[in-house]
Formats: sequence, structure tokens, C-alpha cells
Amino acid sequence: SEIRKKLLNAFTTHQDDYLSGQAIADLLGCSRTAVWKHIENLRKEGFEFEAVRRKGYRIVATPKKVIADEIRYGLKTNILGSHIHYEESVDSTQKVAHQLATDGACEGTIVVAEEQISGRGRMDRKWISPKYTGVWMSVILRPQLPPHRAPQLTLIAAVAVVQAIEEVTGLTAEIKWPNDVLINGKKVTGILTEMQADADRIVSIIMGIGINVNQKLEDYPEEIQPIATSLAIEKKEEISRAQIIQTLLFKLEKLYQLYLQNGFQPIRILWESYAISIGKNIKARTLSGTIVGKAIGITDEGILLLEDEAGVRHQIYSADIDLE
Ligand code: BTX
Repeated sequence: SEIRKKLLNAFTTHQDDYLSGQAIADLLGCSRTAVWKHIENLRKEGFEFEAVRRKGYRIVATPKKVIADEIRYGLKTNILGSHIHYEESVDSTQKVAHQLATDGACEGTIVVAEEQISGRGRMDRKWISPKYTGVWMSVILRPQLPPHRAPQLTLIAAVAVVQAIEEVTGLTAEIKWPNDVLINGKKVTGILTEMQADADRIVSIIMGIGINVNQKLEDYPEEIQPIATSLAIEKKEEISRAQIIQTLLFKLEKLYQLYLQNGFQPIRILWESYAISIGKNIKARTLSGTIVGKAIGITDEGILLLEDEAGVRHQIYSADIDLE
């Protein structure tokens, strides 16, 4: 409700102070009894308050589950996350977001689920998304751009993920073109960017981001164990998923605005600074065959440039990359 939103906002802006019952009552324009009732409701959702006589209330813990309010509480963005669609369990957040976008959801709407039954990777692959352990999220964007620029948005997302991981955990992550984020060579994040478009313009981008946060190695099927990792495995402690989401949305919004104002060039520089494959010999497995060569960089369209032994340059639009 509107009151609940105001109440959480008030606590957000006074994170280190106590808020007195009277101050809250004035702010919300209701009685102190009503204030007490609203606080009781938040308690039922898993918020924990400290109440000190003559001082008032302070939030000391937010709910364990990544419920929408926990993401909202402390979110510092203007657009991304302005609407949060939260589900306990879905097939795929991409599917939900596509439907919402078709129904006219505004830019910045996000879909977050605790679990995905059939999480999607690229080319019909599966994304393993066990319950309560990861960030399974789709972000709806509506950039006024031609469709051929959509791949750049995947690269923006990868930069935002690396920056968010670094800020929240202190871990160093790297990008493998086009859409993998790795820590110590193992996949911690996958990004799947899909779009709805007319012939000459993007109608909506559905940016799917899957971050492994609190999984243990044994939570993965055996075949994935050698290639996957999670933030908790690398950091050796549990990480707050809500904090990852908040920081990620903040970084993503900053980069997205930079991109809309100044084009892809500044993103490209950031992206290349985080990329592992650039300057290395790689094997690119494309649908039409495998090309081996040195990764030179990415173009301003976000396409990978590869130079083979004969010195011929290839533009790679879509491939799986192995480091040689
Ligand atoms: P991808 O095709 O690059 O990677 C998929 C491959 O990664 C799988 O074939 C498997 O080998 C491996 N894999 C599967 N699950 C995991 C995992 N949890 N951790 C590490 N490796 C894994 C990457 O596709 C794009 C993934 C996007 C996922 C997000 S989650 C929110 C949104 N909803 C949805 O259905 N997909 C996106």
C-alpha cells in the first residue's frame, strides 16, 4: 500500500537514526496506533525492528527472502526497479517479462523470482536456477534505438554485473565475450538479452541476468560443477541477494544512461578492460564452423573481432568461445 511505501521510505532515509512513533504518525498523517499496526505488518513479513523508549524505531534486519520490499528498501535508482514484479516460482523470468512488456510495462520494470523451473540460456540451453540461492531477474528496457544495436546491451549488462560483484563482495570478475561473467575461470553469471522489435526500432529489450549467489558446489548437477561457481563459493560466506540486485540496478542504470547519452564508445572501453579474451588466442565455435585466432577487440557495434593466422579479420556475431 501507499502507506507502507512511505513508511519504508522514511526508514530508508533515516537508516542510522531512530524514528519516533510521533514523527512517523506526522509523516504518514495517521494515528500512533495506526503506525504501530503498520510496523506489526512489516514484522510479519520478516522485517525486524529495534524499539527504544523515547527514541523510537529502527530497522535492524530485512526479510531473508528477496521480497520486493527488501529490494526497494535502499534502492538508489530512478528508473530501474521502479516496478518490481516478484514471484516465488516461475518457468522463466524472461517469459514473464515478455508478457509484461507486451502488456505495456514501463521501462525499468523488473521481474525477480526465487526459483526458475525452466530457466533459459542461449540457443535453447538451460540455466539452472535453484530456489533462494541466486538472482534470477529480467529487466525491461525501452531504448529508442534500431534493432541492430541490441547486442550492445548484453555487453552493458556484463560490465554492470562485474562492477556490482566487485562493489558488494570485493571479488574480481572477468567477462568472456559475449555474455559470461567468470570468477577464477568459472561461470558466475549468464546474461540473455532478447528483444521485441519492429523493422526499424526496438520496442523492448528483455535483459535476463542470472547470478549464482549462495549455491554450494553440490547444488549443481554434476556436469556443471567443473564450470560453475557462486559468489558464496568464491567469497566463502553468504552474500545478500537483495544487495546484489540493488547495486546491480544502480550500476546498470548509470551505464545505460551513459550509453544513451554518449553512445557505445565509453562502454566499449570499460568492457575491454574487464574482458579476458582480448589479446588472447581463442577458438570461436559459430553455427557455420570454428575459427581459431587472436581476439583483437570488439567493434563499436559490440561484435567480436578475430584475426586468424593468415591475418584475415573475422567479425563474430554469435559464438561460444574457448580460450586456447
Ligand atoms: P548460455 O547459453 O551462455 O549458458 C548456458 C550454459 O551454462 C548451460 O548449457 C550450462 O552448461 C551452463 N549453466 C547452466 N546453468 C548454470 C548456472 N547456474 N551457473 C553456471 N553455468 C550454468 C547464459 O546462457 C544465459 C543465462 C541467462 C539466465 C537468466 S536468469 C534470468 C533470466 N531468465 C531466464 O530464463 N534466463 C535469464
